Amino acid sequence: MSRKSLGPMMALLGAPVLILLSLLLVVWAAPLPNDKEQPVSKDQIDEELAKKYLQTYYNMSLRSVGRSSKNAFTEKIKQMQEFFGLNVTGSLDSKTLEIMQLSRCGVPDVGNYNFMPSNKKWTTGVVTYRLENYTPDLQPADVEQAIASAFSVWSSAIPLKFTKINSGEADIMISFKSGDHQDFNPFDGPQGTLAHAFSPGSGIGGDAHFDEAETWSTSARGINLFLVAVHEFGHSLGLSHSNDPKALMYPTYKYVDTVNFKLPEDDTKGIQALYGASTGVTTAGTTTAMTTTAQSKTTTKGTQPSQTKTPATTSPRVQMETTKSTAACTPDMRIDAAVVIANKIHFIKDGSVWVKQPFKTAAVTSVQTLWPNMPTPVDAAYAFPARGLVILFRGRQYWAFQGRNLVSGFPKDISKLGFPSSVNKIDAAVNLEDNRTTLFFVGDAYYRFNEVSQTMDKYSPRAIEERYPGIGKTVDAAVQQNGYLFVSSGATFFKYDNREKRVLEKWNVKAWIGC
Ligand code: 0DY
Ligand code: CA
Ligand code: ZN
Ligand code: ZN
Repeated sequence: MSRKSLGPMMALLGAPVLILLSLLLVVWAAPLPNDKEQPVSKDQIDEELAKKYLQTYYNMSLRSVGRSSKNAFTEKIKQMQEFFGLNVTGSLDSKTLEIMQLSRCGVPDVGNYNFMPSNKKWTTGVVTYRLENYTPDLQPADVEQAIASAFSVWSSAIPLKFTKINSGEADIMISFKSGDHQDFNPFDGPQGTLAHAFSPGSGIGGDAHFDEAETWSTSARGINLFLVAVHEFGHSLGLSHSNDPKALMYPTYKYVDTVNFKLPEDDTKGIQALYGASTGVTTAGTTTAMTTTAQSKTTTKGTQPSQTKTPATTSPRVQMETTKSTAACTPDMRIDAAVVIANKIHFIKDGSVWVKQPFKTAAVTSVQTLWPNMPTPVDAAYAFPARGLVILFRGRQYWAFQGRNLVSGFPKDISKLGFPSSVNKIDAAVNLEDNRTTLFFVGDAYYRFNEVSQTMDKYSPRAIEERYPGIGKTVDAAVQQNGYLFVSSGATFFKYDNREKRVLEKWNVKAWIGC
């Protein structure tokens, strides 16, 4: 590992002792004339290491190294943290530095493709796609050409055919969107995230979104739509990011010649590991069927988990333990409780806790790992992020945990909160974002608790239907995030606009969790 920044200090070591001694004498006798000779701090060494790493692996330009580009540096750190599944803080915390050090000392740059964590692939042989809208940056015909060419890159490597449809729901729905576009992964304006895509599956599965804030092009200027589309469709087909800087599935965009474009070896290996190699009859460019038939899809999307497992040679993904809990994530699954901790939604069911992660399968841990000795199943949960407190309910009792520690005096009886003796179980709890009010759902009613006065609102209980029409008769779990209320009722979850008092979106609980 390079220690270049230690240079000036190290040079002294080889010098004759006499010089060293006289230098020490001078240093001791007189104060330092200036701070030039002061030892390099650990922070400086870390920063130096991070910059080298980001330049090598994350395409960080040398310009970003200057003081003025603190933002660019932070952005690159975030990208790297996102890739490795770390907390996306933008700062050089110990975990981040650990991975940077690991990688610099010997991650090989071959055979580094990864599969999407859901391990899904298309199984129908023909996959449909549809362009929902176009970017004003390009002629519609150029957009269609870029997309069709991107598909043909993949279809010439594997026995899969792509067909364009112009109405109805296609397997891969393609669109240009800006900012928050209702899939929990808002775009970020020019640069940064250019696009994203979902792994194979029904509904949003396979879909690809391109950030309209980018300047899309068919050349080396701006962002080349064809190149980004090839990358995104790699995700749509089941590939995740690769550690191979030459791969197209490498996390960062780099312009390469699109005229004589050839799918890099690592990507070819990756996609063929998933679908097998194409059978020779099809040649590049001929497999993309540009059929314009209005063939609307009626069947469910043809996906199945791929048999192949994520290769063991991949990047050191830092994830929560995934072995302890065996709770099943089924299409009709319902949950016991949900709570936001450190900005991440935690879904609780029986002894398991799923932690939602954007573009990754939810990490699984257990209730016991997070909250030792908490009995399960948990009925309801809510949190006070500022105080690091999580409150869990079961039957007529409730527990307060500060981190993993039970707060003294708990568990307590829910009569302390003002619940009548007729209530024997809380279905769901949510602390509204200002932290002053907590909603409790009990059967078809809800209670409002004032956290400041520690009293139950005198109008409680009221019918859920009256104040929250459309979210179902009863509620299993509730959280608030980004100003929206999210509640689950049975196998359905709702995104609810509290101010407008209406349901904005309705999804399957399984899709919400991402498990
Ligand atoms: N989408 O697939 C991505 O990888 C996102 C990031 C993800 C966490 C949602 C993304 O847009 N990353 C940028 C990107 O260009 C990163 C960047 O360099 N600004 N990814 C797509 C891409 C396109 C072409 C990568 C390569 C080539 N290698
Ligand atoms: Ca962007
Ligand atoms: Zn999106
Ligand atoms: Zn990507």
